[in-house]
Amino acid sequence: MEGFTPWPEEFAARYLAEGYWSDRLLGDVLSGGDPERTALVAGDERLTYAELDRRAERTAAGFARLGIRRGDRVVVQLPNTASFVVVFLALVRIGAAPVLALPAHRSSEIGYLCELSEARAYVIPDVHGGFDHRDLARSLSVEHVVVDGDAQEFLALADLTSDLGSSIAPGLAPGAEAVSYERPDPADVGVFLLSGGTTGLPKLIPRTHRDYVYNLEASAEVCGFTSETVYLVVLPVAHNFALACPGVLGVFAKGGTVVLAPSGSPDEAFPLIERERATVCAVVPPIALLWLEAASWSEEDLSSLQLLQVGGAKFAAERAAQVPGVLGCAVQQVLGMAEGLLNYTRLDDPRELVDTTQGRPLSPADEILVVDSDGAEVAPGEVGELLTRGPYTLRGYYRAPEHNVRSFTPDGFYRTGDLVRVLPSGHLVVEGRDKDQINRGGDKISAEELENHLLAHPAVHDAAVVGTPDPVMGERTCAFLIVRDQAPTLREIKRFLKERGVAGYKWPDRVELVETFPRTPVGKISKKELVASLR
Ligand code: OOB
Repeated sequence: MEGFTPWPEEFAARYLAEGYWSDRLLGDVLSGGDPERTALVAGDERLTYAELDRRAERTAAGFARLGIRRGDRVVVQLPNTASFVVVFLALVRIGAAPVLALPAHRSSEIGYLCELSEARAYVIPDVHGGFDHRDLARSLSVEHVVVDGDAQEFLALADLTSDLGSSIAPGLAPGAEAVSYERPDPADVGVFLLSGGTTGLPKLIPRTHRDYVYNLEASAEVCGFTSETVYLVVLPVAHNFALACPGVLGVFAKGGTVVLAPSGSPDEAFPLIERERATVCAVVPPIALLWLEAASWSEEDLSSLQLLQVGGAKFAAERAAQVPGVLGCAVQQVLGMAEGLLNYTRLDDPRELVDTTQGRPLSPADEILVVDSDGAEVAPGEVGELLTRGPYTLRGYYRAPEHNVRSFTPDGFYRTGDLVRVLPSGHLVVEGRDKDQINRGGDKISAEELENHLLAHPAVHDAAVVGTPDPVMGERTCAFLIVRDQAPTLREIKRFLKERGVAGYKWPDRVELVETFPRTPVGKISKKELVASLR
């Protein structure tokens, strides 16, 4: 695929020879499950492996009949519904790569993703969280808009397969539909994930079938998933953590059960844990904190929970230590990234390591370097920037040659921008960040992207966006503005960003007006000083 950077030949050969890569495809991830067992619970729907497989296959055929085929891209923006899972599996089966947008994204993000990926289709809910996605779709120029629900002038997801459905004789084996399609190659790009981003525009991360299959299978192994696993999804299922670390796909690979929750709110998640006897859940730190609070007054029985995975942002050691006592389950820290590298504390690690570290690399083939600002390796145990390379870490962002020069070393290591130190055990401790990004409770915000939006406001002369420490979210977003005349209020800034179609999680929590920005010796805005000025 043009715009995709493959692994160099010698690395690919090694990953294959050493068994990290296989020929298994993302679309075949259901094949190990017992057909009669429950694969997916979402709202009122309960689907067995056989039923989910049949729905995925019909939908695959429906997309194929639309003319979507191997190598195409399709922007998928669906919330935590069965349709997400069905559409994802359908697209990867026909080799069309889903571009996984988050439900919170709006026209600014979606328009850009559609353009960059030259998407052939855009798949949406009708209305979600009070937002009408069909209105957004009307502002785009994509060939096919597929709507889960009331489609209006667009194509309904249900209709994509309906006339096919009626032509299938009852009892016909699943997959026996007349529509045929080309299967992807394991080396093809299977899915595009979104980068948290540090640049003006979001970047796309191509994940091949074989690297992502390894990602989810190895993760399922390390996390001890089995056919008895009941995995509750509370994060957006389109996020790498909930999708494949081990996530929904890791559960399927082991034949377990996935339960989709609309959010991580204890009101919604706790009753589902009780009703479905959920055994494992992945959360970001703010949700973990909420659960630690809520467990004391909640009435629900959470005793089925065995493991709480916490990642996406730093989880304080004192809080991690509380999890077993308060929630009655083990905790696992996860330092992951959509770009690839995953670090997990292991289920049999001593408590001390589980509480105080962000885990160690998933794969024996993960290569880790910790370097200083000159790119030289630091002494063992010292803090430096984490660089990595391995069998499921990208070698380049999609169609972004100029960023790739900066984001990768000449020998292919990805510069994570995370400041870490490595313990003798190989466990990593995150000590900070050297990238122009705000990590707002696991949601990543590119400072430059937000600054560019703010600069478009007529009253804003200059803008600098920083993260400020927050006990619950880890960080919140503060926009320092130099204004021309009439200073806009925080509310006006939010309204302005909403009208520009910027996702709500990127709106600043706070606006500070200043006359000038402090500068570093080389003349760059000193964000450190800006943050310090708030104390
Ligand atoms: C996950 O993925 P992304 O792509 O949203 O964000 C990656 C970045 C990392 O580079 C790091 O800066 C931060 O998020 N991060 C953490 C962390 N986990 C991620 N920082 C401190 N402590 C942690 N435990 O966030 C992600 C992907 C897969 C699994 C889990 C998280």
